[in-house]
Parts: sequence; C-alpha cells; structure tokens
Amino acid sequence: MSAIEQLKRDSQRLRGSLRESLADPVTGALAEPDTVLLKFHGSYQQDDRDLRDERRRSKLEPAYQFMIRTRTPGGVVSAGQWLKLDAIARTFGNGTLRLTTRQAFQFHGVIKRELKTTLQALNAALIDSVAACGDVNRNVLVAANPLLPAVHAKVQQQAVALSEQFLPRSRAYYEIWLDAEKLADSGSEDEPLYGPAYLPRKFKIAFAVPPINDVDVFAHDLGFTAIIEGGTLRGYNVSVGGGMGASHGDPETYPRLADVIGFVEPAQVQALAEAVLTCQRDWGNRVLRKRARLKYTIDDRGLDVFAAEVQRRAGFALAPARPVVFAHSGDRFGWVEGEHGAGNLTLRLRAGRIADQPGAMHLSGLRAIAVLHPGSFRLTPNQNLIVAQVPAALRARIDALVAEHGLDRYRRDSALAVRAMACVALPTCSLAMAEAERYLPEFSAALEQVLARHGLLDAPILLRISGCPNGCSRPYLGEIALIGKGPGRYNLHLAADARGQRLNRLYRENLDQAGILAALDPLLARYAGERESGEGFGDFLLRAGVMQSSQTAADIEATHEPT
Ligand code: SRM
Ligand code: SF4
Repeated sequence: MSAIEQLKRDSQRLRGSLRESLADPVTGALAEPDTVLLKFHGSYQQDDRDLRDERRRSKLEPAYQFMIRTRTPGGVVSAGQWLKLDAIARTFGNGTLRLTTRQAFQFHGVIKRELKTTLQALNAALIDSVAACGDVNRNVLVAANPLLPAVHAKVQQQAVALSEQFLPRSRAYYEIWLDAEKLADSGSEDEPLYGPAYLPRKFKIAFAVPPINDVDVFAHDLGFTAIIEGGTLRGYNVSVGGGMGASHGDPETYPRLADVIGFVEPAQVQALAEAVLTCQRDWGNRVLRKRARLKYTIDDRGLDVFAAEVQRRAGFALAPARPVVFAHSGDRFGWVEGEHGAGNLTLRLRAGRIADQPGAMHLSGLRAIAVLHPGSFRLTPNQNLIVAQVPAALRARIDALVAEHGLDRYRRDSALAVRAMACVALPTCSLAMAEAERYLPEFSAALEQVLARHGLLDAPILLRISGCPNGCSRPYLGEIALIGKGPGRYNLHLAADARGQRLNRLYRENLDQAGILAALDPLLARYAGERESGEGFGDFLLRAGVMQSSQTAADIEATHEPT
C-alpha cells in the first residue's frame, strides 16, 4: 500500500491531528500528515510562490496560506449566498473569488488562524467544502447551459442526490470546523460506502445535457449524458474511465476519454453510480498512486470485465446506449430566454477569476447584481457565470451594472478569448511548472494578432492552457492547448475537436511563446485558406493530415513520445 493509504486508515476517519496542527502557534503550516487529511475537508495548504525566494533569503518560513474549495453541485448558489461568498473573499481571502472548472468557488490566501472562522462563515451561507478535494467523490458537474429548463431541473436534482449519497459519513468536518459535539465513538464511525481508506484516488462525475457538452462528460470517471426524446428525459448514456491527468515523460500515465457502456433510466442512476464507485474502491490501485484513477483500473482489468462487474453489483443489465449528438463544449453567452419570461445572462469571466481591477470592477459589479437580483447564480464548467432567472423588469438594470463594471467582456472578447480556459497555476498551485491563468491574457492577445493576419478573428477556436500536465483546465480537449513544461515553456498540443469527443495530441515540445506562434502560424494560414464551411480548427488539422486521430489508448500514450 502507498503511504497515503496507511495514513487514511490511521486517520480516525479524517481527523488525524488536525486540531493540534491548527492550534500550533509556532508555524503557519500544518503537520505534514494533516495537510493530506485537510484535502478531504475541502482545503489545501499552499504557499505564495511569488514570495518563496525572498522569504528563503530572509530565513522566513514560506508564506503559508490555504485554499478553500466549495462543494456546490451543478454550481448553483442563491443571490444571498453570493453576497456571503463575496464577503468571505474580502474578509478572509485575497479579495478575489475564483470559479473553477468544476463549478465550485475557491478562496485563496486564507491564513491558518482564520481557516476555522472562514469555514464557519461558509457554513453560515449554507455551503460546505466537505469532500471538495481528497480521495472521494468530488463536486458533481451539471450542464449549465440548458435549452430545456424542465429537463435540466431533473438532471440537477439527480446530481444533488448523488453528491449527498457519496458524502463521507465521518463527522470530523463538523467537529473540527463547526464545533459540533464530539461523540463517544468519534473516529470509528461507519463509512459504509467508502470503508476505512476511502477511494484509491479522486472520483469525478458529470451530467451532460446535449447538444451542449459544457461539462466535458468524457473527461470524467463517470458520466451521464441525458437522453431527451420529445422534450422528456428518458434516461442517460453511461460513460466510464475518463480523466485528464498525466506526467511529462511517463507513458504509464495519460489522458483518456471515457467509454460509453450503456443506458440507464433515471431511477437506476444511483444504483449504477454506486456500483461504479464501489468497483473502483475495491479494484483501484492502492499501491501506485499515479495509476490509481478509474481510467487505469479499466485499462488494467479490461472494459468488458469492468462493465460486467458494475452490472452485477447494480443488479440490472445496462440497455444499449442511444445516439447522441454534441454541438460544442462551450457556453452560450449573453441573454438566453428562460421560463415564465425570466432570462439567463451568461457572462465571460477570464479564467474564472473575479476581482476588482481598474476598469474591471468585477467583484463589486457582481455584488451589486446580487443585491438587486432575486434569482440564482450558476457557475459554468468553462469558468464562466450565469445570472439565472432574471425577471424581465430587471434586465435593463442588470445590463447597466454589467456595462458599468466591465462585465461585458462576452461582447468585447474575440471568439478565441471568450472560449479559452486556463487553470490557476502560479502563484498558488504547488504543482505548476509554468504560468496559466496569469499568462492567458498575454498569450491570447499574441495569438489574436496571428489570427487577425489570417482573417480568422471570428473563428471559434478552443484554446486551453494548463500550468502542468495534470490538466485542470481539461487541456487535452482543446483544439490548441499549452501544457506547462517549465518557466515560460509549454508543450503544444493540437487537434481535439470542439465537442469534447476527441483528445488532442502533442505537436511540439518545450516551446516559448515565439516558438508556439511560429508553429501555429503556417497551420492557421492553411486553415484560413483550405477549411470547409463550419469546419473547426482541430477537425481541419486531422483532415489535412497535419495531425492523426487520437482515439485509442495506444495513440494517446504516443502523445508522450517526443515528436
Ligand atoms: Fe486540479 C491538483 C486546481 C480541476 C486534475 N488542481 C490540483 C491542485 C489542488 C494542486 C495540488 O494538488 O496541489 C490545484 C490547486 C490550484 C490552486 O491554487 O487553486 C488544482 N483543479 C484545479 C482547479 C481550481 C483548476 C481551475 O483553474 O479551475 C479545478 C478545481 C475543480 C473543482 O472545483 O473541484 C481543477 N483538476 C481539475 C480537472 C478538470 C475537471 O475535473 O473537470 C482535472 C482533470 C480531470 C481529472 O481529474 O482527470 C484536474 N488536479 C488534477 C490533477 C491530476 C489528477 C490525475 O488523475 O492525475 C491534480 C494532481 C493530483 O491530483 O495529484 C490536480
Ligand atoms: Fe496546478 Fe497543474 Fe492543475 Fe494547473 S494543471 S492548477 S498547474 S495542478
């Protein structure tokens, strides 16, 4: 067993010595084992990497701080909750809210002595961070761009039900952070679903509602794709074994698209999901963490064997999957009509960061909207935000606030910039090898110049940047993707489709910005001249023979070979 497996087992159901670590006034950090357990409570210990060298030179310990991530299935919060989240960001965080690629909020920069108070403030907003990180089921994604609100509401309910079903039963979170009464048997509660060592690795679920694949359903350990016939939800196609994470130069790790194994009715979703999750619990690799995700379990055991075991555990056979067509994986910006005359306004927020900056007072603008707005907010899996269920009478006032606070980027950004995603990376992410969120504006502006030269400024090319190969912005599904290799250097991946149904492949390794633009320039020139009507850049690169398809695991592994 890996060391983390033993740690989980010995943790008294995720308690460890967290209380003692929090009370230790000598350091801003936790004891090492507690940093692992903290993740199950939805928080990461980090340090500000911009300050590392200076602090080292001054013989100070790193500038320790904590990231907190919410559990918000489908990314839905009320306007009242928004105001509380805004206050937490200003009071305890670094004055920004961060919307993640999994429809959650992140607070960065919380210091140890305020961690408990911050989680209590979150709880007062009726939001928690239980299982937002760690080896458990994570925040459940739900399509955020519904064309059919009634179907969407049912899908959202199923996602919330799964989120609840798969919560750890340990009361550690409530005892440590919310001062809940300590029970006599604290530390030995039953974990009927997870068992004493929880899962071998994180586990991710998404619900897609075609024709939009905004959740990137095939990037998930377990995916449900809604089958809608005659405006009615009939059930879901089930997909298993998706995942993005990989390590540079290690062919044993790779991104993988999920395989579709059948169809379930809505009433079968919970049993099926439990069967998949427990199968991974029992069969997942607990020796090698880098091979512990479900995608590797499936590749090691065989898809047929896995699917048969899942059906045995669920107690029913899967029906044949039904045909599905996805149009794209993006958001629908601007106003979209909702039910009963209400409207939904999708706003573009670059890399999900909500801050107040000169000319772009986004945090204040959204707070003003939340004060005015009686409805809800919905985070999209593309790091954007929907102001949902806006009554017709309020639209003009909300439009005015949007314009006043520079929140109208969705109207001003290029087709490239409005779709692009970037992970957090520096300065908070300890795994970042290169910039991502902070690099996105500079890189997309530089690429726009190349696009403009070729008359492609309107081309909806899907760009994704990750600061390392872990793939938090789901970069292997970008038509153009930069994967951090070292400071200022990236691997350039090309030719995913824009529907989340084909992975890209490595095109060139270890390039700086000039190298990336030089590599893209001739390809974009050809695309401008030779593309067919409506053909995406990724699809073109395949048709033109510049890249080969990467549908099979063998192909995907080959992406890690230097070209
Ligand atoms: Fe991620 C680790 C940020 C979505 C794959 N991810 C991290 C950590 C916690 C770094 C760490 O372990 O120390 C990053 C914290 C950065 C920071 O300072 O905030 C981090 N991941 C993020 C977020 C915030 C990116 C964003 O820009 O929005 C996303 C939060 C999601 C959420 O709300 O739950 C985020 N991470 C993803 C996704 C996309 C998704 O889930 O749809 C992936 C790829 C899908 C997948 O899991 O296969 C992803 N993150 C990883 C991995 C690689 C996992 C693997 O199987 O190899 C790691 C590293 C790890 O787990 O060891 C990682
Ligand atoms: Fe950090 Fe890498 Fe994830 Fe980016 S992809 S947030 S650099 S772990």
